[in-house]
Amino acid sequence: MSAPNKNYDPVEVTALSAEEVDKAVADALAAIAAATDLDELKAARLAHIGGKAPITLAGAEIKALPPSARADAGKRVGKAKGQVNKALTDRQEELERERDERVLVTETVDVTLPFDQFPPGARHPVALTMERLADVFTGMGYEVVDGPEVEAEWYNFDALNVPPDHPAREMQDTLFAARADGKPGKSGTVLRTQTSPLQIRSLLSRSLPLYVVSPGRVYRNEATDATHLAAFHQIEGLAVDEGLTMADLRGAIQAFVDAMFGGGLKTRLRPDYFPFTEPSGEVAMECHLCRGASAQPGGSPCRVCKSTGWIEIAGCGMVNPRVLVACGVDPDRYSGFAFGLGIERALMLAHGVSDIRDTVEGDVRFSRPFGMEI
Ligand code: FA5
Repeated sequence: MSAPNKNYDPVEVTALSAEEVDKAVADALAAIAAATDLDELKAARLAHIGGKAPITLAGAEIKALPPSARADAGKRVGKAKGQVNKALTDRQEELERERDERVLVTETVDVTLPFDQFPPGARHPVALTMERLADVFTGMGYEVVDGPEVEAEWYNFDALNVPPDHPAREMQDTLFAARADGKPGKSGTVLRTQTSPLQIRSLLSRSLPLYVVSPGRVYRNEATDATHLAAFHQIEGLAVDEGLTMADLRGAIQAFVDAMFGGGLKTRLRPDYFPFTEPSGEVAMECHLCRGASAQPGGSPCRVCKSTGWIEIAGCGMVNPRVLVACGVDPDRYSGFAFGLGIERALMLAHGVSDIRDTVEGDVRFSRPFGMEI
């Protein structure tokens, strides 16, 4: 039996020789340096440090060596692997940096270029306010009704207890439609000056009891300023039932104001005159801009409330029995209340808008903060 080969010299007979290992390292470093992108580097990694790479195969032979030779060979292979791994890591970082720089140049987006996509349209704040107001009343059991903007004088005035020679027709600076035959004289048709004709239309077309609101556009021949427009919006409210009193009117207005504006702004009801309500009142709310400060002695002038401290937002009153009679309703059995509220004025109060003209000038910078509700 032959004795163990104590003289066995691994460096002479295996891939673990210093020359072989140095050559494997040199080949690996050359391939790593030659890699021009991350894919080529991946291929170099596989070829020079993967499972079938010379250095890996050499490492696998260590355990076949006699114990005395293992430490030396192990050190050689470990050092070689360390060199190759370090070169791989450095080149990886270098190539990633180059790639990121390239991406920054080739994929740059010029955000100042004109674009052909536009944001979706948004509802106008006046439309949103009108819907919100109507929602508050539908929450109280009212029904929403609609009517024409080009209206018969009879609905806009006569049936509302405003006879032809009544100064109230002048009060609202009416815009009259021209006659269809082109001849001079009145056509009997107006651009409605108020939403109150809906009182008549509702009373004539619906059964009692009646609780309706009617939002819509109205027109007046008047000069515009910070609180007045020639075309604006109102919401009309009408309740006709047995036993309704002024207390119900006040309650409805209070409930509406609380729901719409939350707490904090005072309201005021003062006697007023409307031919179709008796008694009549004017609802005003504390000025959102100066909150009454301009009305105090020494207060600086307020262009919104003209230093009165209040903005009028609605007219109201108990339905005049003459209106009930004109619509065939028995005033001994039924009574009612009505109110007409300016939408733009409500919008101004709710959102602190100081000039009503902003609502019609069409500048999206005004509309945008109200959101994109569709
Ligand atoms: C009327 O139009 C009555 N029809 C209201 C009414 C209805 C009274 C039912 C009684 C019963 P007045 O002209 O005051 O009333 O207008 C009502 C509201 O519309 C005002 O309170 C105000 O908020 C708004 N308003 C009036 N004129 C303008 C205007 N030029 N620009 C913007 N809002 C206005």
